[in-house]
Amino acid sequence: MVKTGKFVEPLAAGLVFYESSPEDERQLRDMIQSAVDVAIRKQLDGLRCPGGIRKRQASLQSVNLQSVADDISLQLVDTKETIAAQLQDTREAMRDTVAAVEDSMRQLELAAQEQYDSLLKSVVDVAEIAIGTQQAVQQQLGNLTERIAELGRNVSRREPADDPDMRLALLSDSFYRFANNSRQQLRQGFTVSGEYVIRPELGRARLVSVYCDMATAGGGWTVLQRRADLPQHEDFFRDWDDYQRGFGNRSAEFWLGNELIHQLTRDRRVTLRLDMSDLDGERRYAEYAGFAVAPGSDQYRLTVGAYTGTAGDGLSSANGVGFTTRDTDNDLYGAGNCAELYKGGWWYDACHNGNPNGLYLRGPHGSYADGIDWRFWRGFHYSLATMEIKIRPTGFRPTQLR
Ligand SMILES: [Ca+2]
Repeated sequence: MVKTGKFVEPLAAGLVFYESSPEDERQLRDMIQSAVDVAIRKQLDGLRCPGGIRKRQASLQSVNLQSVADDISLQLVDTKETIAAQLQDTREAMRDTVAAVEDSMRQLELAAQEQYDSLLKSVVDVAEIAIGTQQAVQQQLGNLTERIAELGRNVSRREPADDPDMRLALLSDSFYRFANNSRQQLRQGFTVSGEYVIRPELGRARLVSVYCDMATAGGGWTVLQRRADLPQHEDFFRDWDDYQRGFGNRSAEFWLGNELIHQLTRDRRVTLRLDMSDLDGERRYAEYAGFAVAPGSDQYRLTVGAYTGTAGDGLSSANGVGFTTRDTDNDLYGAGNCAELYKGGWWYDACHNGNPNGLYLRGPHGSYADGIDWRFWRGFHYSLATMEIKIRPTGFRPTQLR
């Protein structure tokens, strides 16, 4: 008994598909829509906070699964045109061979195999990219490979060898569920502060781990720096190379790194926010309507927009100056090195109205301006208990999370 199936068009823009059941059609349409949704959101968010993929401490595997699933969704969109073209070819072949049912069936089988091979290749390609960027993904690749093998076994077990419709239906069902699960996981992760995997550069595959603040003023912040009242403190009195690369622990005290901060502020307009508190627990903030850091070849020079907030403007005086560390003096102070004098690395002018990367002196101190001091709040003899510096896209709305 030879089964020919019939053509259904269009399911999505330009896509033609052999009908196997209304349920399969619906699932394929949903699968493509979810992949397109993900891709569109990526375009909008550029994979910044909160568009990144949440990194769960309890299970590194789930991070990798989300990362790979996410890439597969993108890959599905990328290959949609190819799939549509292949299906179109198959349809034309069918029309040309209406009289020769046997020939048509052979071509259908070939087309189905192409679908299978193409989708399989997508999974393998994406998995390989993920391995290149994050070694831990290798474990997940094992799972994926097993999943593919299982898929193959299901196909061979449940499908008569000469029924390509069944093979396609099984594949579409599997990928639909895969894409849908990853979307739900992404949604669930969006409202929780923590470490996330993001893509710092638009159009580049490289992934990095950052801390996302999803609580402050609607969330969506990528944290660039943190000082905290902890038993042990990170050393912030460091050289150019350390500030360039970044240092510390993302979940404790750290500097994200000037190169990465440059990349994060190069492609789009962002808002800068500094949240700080004193030892009494009083909190203040300073927000700047624009923020950008030039490349290292231009001293990671600071551009900062208009101030609003409750802490006072401790940064505008540094607008336009290069970054200074104890071994690289780009400040505006002719008689010395501000980083050396005030024990940090920062955009010093001559020298500062705020010193977020100064010494952790924890409250009142006799020395002058070398603590985590913020001049227009607690002055130059009081080192703050906490400091957090963060950015998010200008015009960010919390409703984008859902
Ligand atoms: Ca100087």
